[in-house]
Amino acid sequence: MPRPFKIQCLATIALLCAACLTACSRSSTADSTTAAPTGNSAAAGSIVGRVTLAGGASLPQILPGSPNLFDESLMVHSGNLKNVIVYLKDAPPSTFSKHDPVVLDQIHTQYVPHVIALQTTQPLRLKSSDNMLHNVHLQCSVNPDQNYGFSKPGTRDITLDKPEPPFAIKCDVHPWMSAYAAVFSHPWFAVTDSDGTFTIAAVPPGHYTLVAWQEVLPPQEISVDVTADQSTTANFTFAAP
Ligand SMILES: [Cu+2]
Repeated sequence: MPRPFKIQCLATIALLCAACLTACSRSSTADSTTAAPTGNSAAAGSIVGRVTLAGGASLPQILPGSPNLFDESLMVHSGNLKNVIVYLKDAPPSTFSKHDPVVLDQIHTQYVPHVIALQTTQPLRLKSSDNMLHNVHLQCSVNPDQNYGFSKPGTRDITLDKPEPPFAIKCDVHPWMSAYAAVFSHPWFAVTDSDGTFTIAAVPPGHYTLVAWQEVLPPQEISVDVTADQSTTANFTFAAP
């Protein structure tokens, strides 16, 4: 076989492999993420924004009794607030549902992430990465109050059938361990990243009240108008405690 032809063949095979890998990767991503919106979602819009803290905050303190772990109740990075749950109040009937598991891990005697939000249709995947005794005590007031022990690394999927405002999750073995979770009947919620940003996708057009919940600060509400196929910006600013 002449050398140029051989190189061409190899290049063609490489391209075919790359195309196959890309297709497989897309398929896997689609399987593991939120179900595709249906119904009138083609005309839906989105809400994007950032949550900030005015006035600055003191540096996080070491949690008493912990192995030098920082208090995560007010996580500020360059004025941006992490771990704020932003959601639609009085949401319309759901046009789609989320089904991907939401993971709450236990790593080095800390819940990771510190704040989670899920829809009633999503499994809550309790996990421990620690080779020690923990328990995950969900201090629910709407769903049943429940407690799951872990003596070694592992996972356990549970469901929370009823929507519930943010509630605390604690470990009775390690008193400094805490997390918060909220459960929604609808898919229009998000938790802010470390840069304070959030995105709520596939929202039916309409006028809404948007709520921002933070662990130690009073909640805030603002009005938003969502337009078909448009991204609406909604920013929140909390006052420093
Ligand atoms: Cu623990």
